[in-house]
Amino acid sequence: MITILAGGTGSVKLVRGIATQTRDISVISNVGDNYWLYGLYICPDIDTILYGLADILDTDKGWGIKKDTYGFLRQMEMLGEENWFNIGDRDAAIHLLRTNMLKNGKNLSDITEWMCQKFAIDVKIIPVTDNSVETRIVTTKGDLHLQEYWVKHKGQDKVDGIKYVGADKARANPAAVNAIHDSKLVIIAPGNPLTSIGPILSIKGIRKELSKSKKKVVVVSPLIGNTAISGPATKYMEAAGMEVSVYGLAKMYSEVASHMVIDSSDRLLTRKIENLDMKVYETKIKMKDKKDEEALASFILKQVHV
Ligand code: FO1
Ligand code: CA
Repeated sequence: MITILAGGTGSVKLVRGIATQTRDISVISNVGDNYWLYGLYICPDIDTILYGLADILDTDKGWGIKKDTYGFLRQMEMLGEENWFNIGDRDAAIHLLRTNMLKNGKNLSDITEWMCQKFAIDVKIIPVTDNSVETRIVTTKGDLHLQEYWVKHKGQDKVDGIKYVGADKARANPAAVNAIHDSKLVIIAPGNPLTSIGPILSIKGIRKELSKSKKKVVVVSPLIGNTAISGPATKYMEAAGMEVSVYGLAKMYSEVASHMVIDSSDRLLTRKIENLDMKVYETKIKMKDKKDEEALASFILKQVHV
């Protein structure tokens, strides 16, 4: 089995690539982005992986269902409700069912497993915890939920730090811990290190199991040079006092991983990363289409010897 630690948009491409190579995959999903709106529980990262594997993801945006319509949102607008979070009509059906199942006492793991069955996905998607962990962005104007900071306020305010509220009390999902333990390879997908992977690592039970397993853990860089392939990763890295480079990433991950895949153009940093006791692999890491996804996945499975 292969386990992949994943956020949403940045991670789904690699998850899809790996799924072309093997079906025995567990994806441990971030839950820090989860958000309550209109009484609905929205899990963007779980859904992005779900839609990506079901081949219904809107790949231009990197979230939501392709060709979705927005009648529900327009009606909310008409009723004077907030309209900054673009929930599509088909997407809304998922949130509605999920919320109803939670109300009926099911936990997020069971609901997600049920969703996987409904979408005929044989990859296991495991929420990192069934407890609440909320990624909050600390700005000069106070702290905001990630969705409020990034989507509502369009990432405008200066970031002073990042908090994972609830992480200290959250219980690692036993299925996630077991997946790490039982896998021959654990891949940290090229997600945002602080808002996609960070919340996963902030859960003690997960961090502990990864540290124990670090010989079989490989991290795939979400950066090329000092630029993120997508999203605001570098802004958050700066706020967290990290060096914005694959070396800065390597320092963050060296406690839980001993292999790292970087872009060939970053090869000047290879030696420096190897001094952190990590083995480095250089290749083309940007995934523009399904061919690239498959190529990177196959590179990892063939070249990374753990
Ligand atoms: N991201 C946006 O930038 N704007 C949106 O309106 C938006 C809506 C949305 C609806 C459902 C969903 O599952 C995800 C959605 N996202 C949206 C993406 C999501 O907020 C991401 O988690 C964040 O962008 C951070 O990665
Ligand atoms: Ca996300």
